[in-house]
Order: sequence, then structure tokens, then C-alpha cells
Amino acid sequence: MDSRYHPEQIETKWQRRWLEDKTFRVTEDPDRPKYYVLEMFPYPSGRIHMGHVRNYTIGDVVARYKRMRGFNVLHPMGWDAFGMPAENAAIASGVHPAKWTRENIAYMKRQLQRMGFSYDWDRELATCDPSYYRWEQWLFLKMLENDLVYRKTTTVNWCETCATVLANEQVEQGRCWRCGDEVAEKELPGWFFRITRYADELLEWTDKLPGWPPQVLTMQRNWIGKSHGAEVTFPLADREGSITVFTTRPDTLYGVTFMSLAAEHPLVAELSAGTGQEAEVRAFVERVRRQDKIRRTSEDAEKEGVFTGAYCVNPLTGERVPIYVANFVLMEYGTGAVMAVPAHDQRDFEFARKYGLPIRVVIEPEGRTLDPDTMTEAHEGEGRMVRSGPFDGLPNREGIRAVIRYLEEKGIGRGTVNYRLRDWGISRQRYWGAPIPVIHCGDCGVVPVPEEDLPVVLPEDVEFPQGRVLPLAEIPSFYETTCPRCGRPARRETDTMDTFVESSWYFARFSCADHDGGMLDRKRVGYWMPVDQYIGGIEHAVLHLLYARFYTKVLRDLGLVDVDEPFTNLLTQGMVCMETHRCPEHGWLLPEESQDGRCARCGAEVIRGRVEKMSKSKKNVVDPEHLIERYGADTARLFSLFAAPPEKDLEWSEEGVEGAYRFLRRVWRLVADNADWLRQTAPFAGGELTGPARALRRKAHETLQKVTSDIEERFHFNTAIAATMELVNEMAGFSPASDTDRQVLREAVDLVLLMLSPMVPHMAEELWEGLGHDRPLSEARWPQVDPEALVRDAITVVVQVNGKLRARIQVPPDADEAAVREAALAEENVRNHVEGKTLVKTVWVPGRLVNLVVR
Ligand code: ANZ
Ligand code: ZN
Repeated sequence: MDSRYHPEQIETKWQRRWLEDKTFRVTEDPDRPKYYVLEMFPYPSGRIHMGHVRNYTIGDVVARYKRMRGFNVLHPMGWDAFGMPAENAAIASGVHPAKWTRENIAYMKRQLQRMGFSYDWDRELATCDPSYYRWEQWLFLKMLENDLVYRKTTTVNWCETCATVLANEQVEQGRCWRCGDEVAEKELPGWFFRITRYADELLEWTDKLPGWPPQVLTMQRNWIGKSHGAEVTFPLADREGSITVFTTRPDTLYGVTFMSLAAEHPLVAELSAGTGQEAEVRAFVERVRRQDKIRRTSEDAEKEGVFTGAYCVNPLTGERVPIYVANFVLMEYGTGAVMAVPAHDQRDFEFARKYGLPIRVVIEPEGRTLDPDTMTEAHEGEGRMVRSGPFDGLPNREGIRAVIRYLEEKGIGRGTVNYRLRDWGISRQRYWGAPIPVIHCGDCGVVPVPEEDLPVVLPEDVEFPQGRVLPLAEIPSFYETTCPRCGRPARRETDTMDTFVESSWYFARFSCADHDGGMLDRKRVGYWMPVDQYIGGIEHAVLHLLYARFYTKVLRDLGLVDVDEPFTNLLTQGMVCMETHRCPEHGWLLPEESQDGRCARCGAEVIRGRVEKMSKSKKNVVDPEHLIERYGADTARLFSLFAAPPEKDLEWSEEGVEGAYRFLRRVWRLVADNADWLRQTAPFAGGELTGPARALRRKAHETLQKVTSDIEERFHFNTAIAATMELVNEMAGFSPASDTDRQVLREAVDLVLLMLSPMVPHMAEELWEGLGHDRPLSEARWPQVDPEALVRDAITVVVQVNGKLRARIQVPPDADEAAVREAALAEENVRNHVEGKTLVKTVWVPGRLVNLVVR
């Protein structure tokens, strides 16, 4: 065996072998326990980045480890291949999105293979393939039949320049996040998934997912946002009609001093007509509708409004209440109308102060009297009801229930539940997505594409004009069709589906990726689902995971899967971070553009910035490909596992990488340099041991015990690796003097290779083979701790006299202070220092040290 470590040769060799032998291909085997580990599949952007390396390495260690533990492991990989970047690339360079995507997939697949990940490539799928999205279209039709999809016209944010709908998050101060042009509101029909029908179940299950990080569950709960409260009807003053509000605080009804409507509320125009406020209201409404909703509702946003000139009546007090339009009220939530209680709601408080509206305290906190004139903020907390007619004196929690009962009796309101969750709008006016399989007919209306006509294939043989992408609505050869029902000319739907739809079921499809008799092969899905361990970024904590959970429930209710939830355990890995570097002249610098603290181009002193998530925009990135070329995949893997526990952020450091590489070289040499005799020596198989051999064997098995529990219980690979490093150190310092010693070292070498094999599989395989094993490590089982090896029959205790080291003694591990003192005094060197003096005190640090204080 070459005594030098050559990762590039070893890695190519083993990667080829795994691929040729299909080592990691799996089939369903009812006799073996299954384990399904899945990393969030990537968008094929072109090249993998360090975030992928980290995510996929973690998953790979889990997959390989579980395999060694005897599980039948499913570990698949695929491509989340539809989406905007492909179209942006088309706009920028004229290359077809399909071509761009497929080339990226090929390139990234090679990169993943160079990392040595143990995927079953036979299950690879790309969501842009008709063989994938045809089933998505099929499910769309099933959902349509079951009233889980509907079409409605809504007001959307529309960017004319980009010719697309923008999500609220993509509108920044009224402008498009991409092109910066002003965003308009537009009435547009679109397709919606009825996720709200599952709101309660999605919420309930957040309490039944103990394998998920609690903060992710909290984010899911908040997103669903279930609020208990009441709807209360306020009749309009001086005219017919009424306004219904949603409130979570019916106990504050007596404190209402005005009413706030959303700018989009249908009554706004009517109420202000003829009041003299008309023009002002119209101007305000127009301005507010341009503000983005995230900002409108953020706590620190300026509360603004305008009086409509009209009044309504408080149904409990009969008082007249002025009606305002306010920017912080959203039409999409509740009823789009808020009964304002400035004494007990902070937004209303700020609004009232600004516009000089009255504040009336109706909830008095324990032991305090609130004065509306001097209050500096709303009292949103608990208290007793005051100035509330028949409810005076009630604790407000009870008051909520009492007021609701009263409203229901009088027929002016009712208890209700509200969700923040909205139905999922899946329509995108984009080319590069899965076509929505319906046809619009002038006579028959919306007609589903017949099942036998699926898939509705995205036309790929289109010429793209320079500088912009063509939506399907501009491709007549696509949309011109005939009605499947009446045969007359009709028009295909030209919206494509949100790409989150594809990622909502790919995990189930991996169970049976080649199935063409249906969307899912029930038997195989039954064997593999749910995913036992899902691993991915926290940025998907809300939408992707919620949609995937929703879809799983839909699939279940349509009889396609048997599980309630898709992912039993979830690990959200931290970010890969790195220091940023900037030149005053040349801006952000790549790591290699800064040398010894100076800009490589102009020599100016580099400004070192914060450690931040690696991002192209700040150039604090390292290309995994360079890392692999320079050190090999095993070093890249080991570093990303060793630098931090998986859920924490990882700070990239060149020294850390060097350290990982050095360690691997050290292991390599330890085995290679001794390969000749190691090969001839059988691993120690039990029996009496003494001295250093015994200690080494104990260390080896203690390490195995720790590594096993670090991986098994918490996926704390970093501490597992640290323990293995310690063991390797001890092995390097051990010089075998007998056959037994050699057997002990041989056993320890085998253990190290077994323990390292999930993390650095190439090197471990190569050394394993070099030692003469006839089966590869990929078939090996995880080793067992030998309890015998762990037994400690003596521990070493340091003996000091007046703080100076005088001896080291061996005592039984459970020896108490008296026994240790006695043993210490039996040592000659200790006796010499205490004889003739008085022992005044004994300091005993159990298991480690005894200090005899004498005078
Ligand atoms: C009166 C009141 C008094 C309220 C009080 C709060 C405190 P959550 O908990 O998020 O469900 N609200 C209702 N619809 C709204 C809308 N479309 N836009 C903005 N705010 C709206 O919040 C429910 C509360 O938010 C409701 O209870 C309402 O204000 C406001 F001391 O009603 B409350
Ligand atoms: Zn028709």
C-alpha cells in the first residue's frame, strides 16, 4: 500500500465501483426494517454550493450508518427542475430553459457523484420530465373532482415589465424586487388549492411530531394562525346595512370608539359618497393599495387612516361610532373590518392618539387604575371588565365567553374561529412549469383534460425571442385546441403550476420512481413511506413543509398513501458561513482575491467584515469543486461534519479544512505503514489483557460506544469525529511488543475504519480492502461494543503532598477517600514527605487526585 494518501485516485476508484455495481440500489424487502432518509432535493442552478455539500453529507452519513445497522435504506436524489432561474437564464442568454436545466442537471449530478454520496441513482427523477408532471396533472384532476381545487379572481400584484404575478414578499415598497418597476394591482383569475380545508388537521398534527424541531412547529402553527373570537355586527347609522367585524376580544366591546375598514373593503366608496370626504378617501385608498402588505401590517409601520364621514352603531351601547379607513387593516383577514379599542389594542391606540379619537378603558388590570389621558400604551393584558354594563367586575377571560353568549342570544354576533392560512394560489403565468390540465370552452366552460390525454406536454420546441421569455399564453400551437366535450375550438389553460406543487410529493414518488401504471404504486409507497429522516434548510420551515404535509393528507384521502404525515423526523441544518472581505476600491472580494490582508488587485488593505451566510452577492464563497480538487471529497465531507453540529451554523475556515486533511493523512499512514503485519494479524478476539494493550482496547471500545451514541441519539458527528481522533492519537503512540498487542492494534484499526466509513467512505474502503478484507465496507455491519473491554479494574490517582506531585497510584474505581489516603501513605515517596509531620487535611478529588496537607 502506498504510504502516501492519494484521494483523487482512491475516490475515482470507489465512485466508479459503487456506480457500476449499483451498490446503493434498494428494493422493497418486507423481511427487513426499512429506513428512508431524504435530503431536500436541489434546484438545478448549475453548480453545487457548500450548503448542498453540508446538507447532503449529513444525509449520507445517516444513510450509510443506518445501512450498517441492518436497515434496508432508501436514499434517493432528484431535481426540483421547474422555476424562474431557468427562464431568467433564457432571458439573459437566449438558451432554452429546458436545455439549460438538463445541462445543469448533468453537471450537478457529476458533482454529487464526486462527493461519493450513496444514492440509489435508479430512482433519480426530474420534475420537468413529462413522466413526472403527468401524475401531478392527474392529481390536479382528482382534486378538481373532489372540490379541492377551484378557480377565482383575485387582486394580485402584477409587474408589467416582468409580465408576472408577484408574491407579497416580492413587492418592495410598491416596486418589483426583480426589475424595480412599479407594481400594479390587477384582477386576475387563478387556480387555488383548498389547503384551508385541512387547516385544523395540519394544526393538530403539529402536536404529534416529536421528531421535528420545536421552532419549526411553532412557525407552522403561526402560519396557520388559528384565532378564536367572535363576529359582531354593527348596524350602519342613518342608513340600511351593517358592518361585520372579527374580534378576538369581544370582552372589549364597550371600549369601541371607532371602526377601521381595509382600503379594499367593498363599503368604503359607498360610505364616503356625499359626505364631503369622498376625494380624500379615494386618494388615501389608492395610496394604501400601493403599499405592500407586509409593511402595512408590521408593528413599527406608521398607522395611517382617513375618516369616511359615515357612522355605525355599537350594538351593545347604541353609541354612534365613526368609520375610518386604516392602512393596517387587511381585506384578506377576518372580515376586513376592525372594531377599534384604543385602550386595549396598540395599533388602535397609536391611531387614536394620532387622530385625536377618544380612548375608553374597559379592562382594568389588578391593582391599577388606567387613565386614558396619561396612558402611553394600550393595556393588552388581563384584567376585570369595567364600564361594561352588565359585565362589570367579570375577569376578562370569562367576559369573552359571556359576551359571546350574550351576542348569540341577541342575534348580533357569534363565536367563530379564524385562520391566517389562505388557500394556496398555484397559478403562475410562466412558461417553465407544469401546465394546468384544463381547457376553456366558450360553450362548456372549464373542461378537465381527459385522463387519457395526459400529460399536457409543455412545448419545448419553441423559439424564444431575445430578452424575454414567452408565456404559454403567447404560443398558439399550445393553447389552440378543441373542447373534449363538444368538439368546438377551445383554449387550453395557459397558467402553469407553482413549483412548490412538484416538491409536495416527490418524496412519495421516490418510492416507485419508475411506476407508470399510476401516480404512486401503493405497495411500494406503503413499504417506504413515511420518510424517517428528512434533512434540509430552515428556509423551508413554513411553505414547503406545510404544502408537503397538506399534499400528503390529500393523497391519503384519495387513497394513494396510508400515512398522515410525510416526515417522521426533521433535521434543519445550519448555514455555512464565512467572513466577508472588501476592498475600498474594488468592493467585495472572493477569498482568493484577498492575500495577506491586501487586495490582490490594488494592494489596498482589506476590510474584514462579519461572518455571514455564504452568498455570491458578497463573494464570501468557496466552490466545493476546488475543495474536492485540492483535498478530495473525504476531506470536504469530514470538514463539514467536524466544524459544527448539524443544526448549528458552520463557519468555513481554511485551517479547519487543513486539519481535516491532516487527520485523514494520519489515519492513512497509520494503516499503510503497518499494512504488512496488520494484514497477517487477526483482530483481538477476547481474553486476558494487561497494561497498555488493555488500555488501548478499552479506549477503542469506549470510543465506539461514544461514536455510536453521538450518531444514534443526536447526529452529533463533530463529537464523534473528535473522539475518533483521540483514539487514533493513542494508537499512533502505541508500540506493539507481542502478538497480542498486534491483535489489539489490528482490532482498533478495524474499528476506526468502520466508525469512519459513513463519513469518509472512500478512504475507509481503500484501507479496509488493503487490510485484506474480502467484502467491502459498504456491506459491513456496525461493530458491537465489547462490555468486557470497558471494565476498568483500576484508576490512576495523582498523589500530592502540600500540592507537589509525589506519586501516582492505582486504586479501584470505587475507592473512597480513606482507602485512597491509605494507599497513598503506603507509597515510599509519599511516606518520605509526611514522616514526622502532622496530617492536617486531605483534599480528595474523586477519581483523580489526593492532596495531603501536612505541617
Ligand atoms: C377588537 C380588539 C380589541 C382586538 C383589543 C384586539 C385587541 P389575531 O389574534 O391575529 O386573530 N383584526 C381583525 N381583522 C383584522 C384585519 N383584517 N386586519 C388587521 N387587523 C384585524 O388578531 C385578531 C384581532 O386583530 C382582532 O381583534 C382585531 O382587533 C384585529 F383590545 O378586535 B381585535
Ligand atoms: Zn365545449
